[in-house]
Parts: sequence; structure tokens; C-alpha cells
Amino acid sequence: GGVAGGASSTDIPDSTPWFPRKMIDLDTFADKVLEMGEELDADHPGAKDAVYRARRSEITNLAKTYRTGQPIPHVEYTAVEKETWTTVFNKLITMFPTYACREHQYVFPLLIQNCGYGPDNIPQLDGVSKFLKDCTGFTLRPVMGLLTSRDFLNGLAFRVFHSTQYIRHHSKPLYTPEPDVCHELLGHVPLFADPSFADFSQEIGLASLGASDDDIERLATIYWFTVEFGICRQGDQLRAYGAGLLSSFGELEYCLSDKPEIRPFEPSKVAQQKYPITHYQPVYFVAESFKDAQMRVREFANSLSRPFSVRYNAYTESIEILDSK
Ligand code: HBI
Ligand code: FE
Repeated sequence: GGVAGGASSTDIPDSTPWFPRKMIDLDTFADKVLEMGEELDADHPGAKDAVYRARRSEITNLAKTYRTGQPIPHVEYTAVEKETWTTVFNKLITMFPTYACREHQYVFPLLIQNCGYGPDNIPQLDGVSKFLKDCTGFTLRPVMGLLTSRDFLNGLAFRVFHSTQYIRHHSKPLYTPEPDVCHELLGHVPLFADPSFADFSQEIGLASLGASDDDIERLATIYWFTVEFGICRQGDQLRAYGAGLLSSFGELEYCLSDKPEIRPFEPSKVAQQKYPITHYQPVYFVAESFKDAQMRVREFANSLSRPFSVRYNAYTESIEILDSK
């Protein structure tokens, strides 16, 4: 096989699920958000707080109307919101030196210097996105709430991370049932500034383009056990690199204790692992390095059912189809 030109894009079987081919195609995700985007579940800490709900829709509306190429609108956070951030920030920074991977620890001071990270300020996505772009080419896009696994993973193929901009409810500062700006900024962002982690994340994204529903499920599970709940070996120690761990003071300590089960990161096994979403993970998978994890994911991706492969052209910000794999 060879490289299919633009006109040969018909090489993709008709049965292939739609996927974004150009950066601007990500605009179609703007209002395709799963249930919690506009309505809060009855057990959400902010469900009965009308002020919180109104504030949420104010912020999620910015994401709804955001389009490719626009600057990410700044949000003027309220005193109550800033207080929530302060509580989370101050709690987590006491734990990072002991539990966070070296990449997270290297980048965190740079975020303090360059992006307004600190106990008294919620950083703006716009400045953080520009910083990430300089580090690894990753950018942030504001999002209303949870996207489907397919849409969310597809974004990673373009080195785009969809980030919420609202903050959790002030009644439970150390708990959130969904992503919020604390989880994104303190958990995810530091890792996306690392070149090897960026490559690893994009690899999952590329594998998701046009993948079958079953394969999306497998890739979402791999995403869960790496980008969200991954731990890695560094020297003779285990450290956390998953954002769900780095943004949860309870699970961050637990995951590196002797309580959970630890297994090696083998994508074909990881992809079949069931996981709880409402309490701590009983099993974690250890990556030997982001490079090693990326190569394993690439090999796994080649075993999936998609009859073509893809690559990202960073000059044109578009996906090229390779007609054989
Ligand atoms: N959507 N906005 C957003 N943020 C996430 O972290 C996220 C998502 N949708 C699905 C998802 N994460 C994962 O659970 C995997 O399904 C990819
Ligand atoms: Fe997350």
C-alpha cells in the first residue's frame, strides 16, 4: 500500500463511523454533551443549588459557542469559586512531592511561573493552552461537560484536550463526580506538557478515528487506566501520572499503598478490565515509561479491526489516510 491522496479518501469503507478529518471538524462536538452537561444528576452536590446551576450554564455556554481559532474566553471566578480552588490546590501540593511522577513535578513550577498557577488564582484555560502549545503542540478546547468516548478520544488525535472550565460545588471541595477545572488543571495539564506523554496520548486518539464501537470501548478503557488512573515505575519507586489520581488526595495515597493490585501495562489485557467509576480502583497498571506505553498501544491499535491507518499532519492540522496498515 501507499499514501492515499485527498481524492482517494473513498478508500475508507462506507461502514466506517464518521470521524473528524480537519481541526475545524471538532466544532461539531460543541453541543454534543452527555447528560451532566446541562442537567445535574440528583446526587450531584450542586443539584439543589440554583445559584450554582445558573453559574454552570453561564460557563458551559462559553464552551457551547466556542469555535476553532477563537481565543478561549476568560472566566472571572467568584470568591466562592476561588476558595474551592484554594482548598484543592493547597491539599494536593502537599502530596505531589511524594506521589506524583517526575514529569508532573518538573512542569508544575513552570505552570506557577508562566500560567498563574497558585493557591489564590484559578488559571485561565487560554494561557494554559498557549503554554501547552509551546511545550508539545497540545491545545485545550473548552467543553460543556462529558463528551462521548469517541468524540473525546478523537480530539486527542489532533493533540486537542477538551477541558471543562467550571469548578465543583463548594460544599464538597475534595469531591467531584465529574471533571472540573481542578481536575483538568492540576491533574491533566502538567502531563500534556511532557513530550513523551503527549505522543502517548495522541497515539490513543489516532487509534480511535473511525474505530468500531467495540474498539472505542477498548481504547476508552486503556485511556481510563493510563491518562486517568495510570501509575508508572520511576527508578525503584511507583508514582502516579493519571489525572484522576493526581487530582484526588484520597486515591493518590491509596493507589501507591499496598492495598490495590498492581499489574503490568499490557494493552490487550487492560482493554478487557472492568472498572468502577464511583470508588477507588481495585487494580492499577504500571507503565515502564511513556515511550514503552506508546509502542504497546500502537501495537495493540494495529490488532484492531479498522482496515486503514491514519496519521496527523501538523502543518495542515488534518488527518491523512494511509490505505493499508
Ligand atoms: N469528556 N469532557 C470530557 N472529559 C473526559 O475526561 C472524558 C470525556 N468523555 C469520556 C471520557 N473522558 C473517558 O471516560 C473515556 O471514555 C475516554
Ligand atoms: Fe480526566
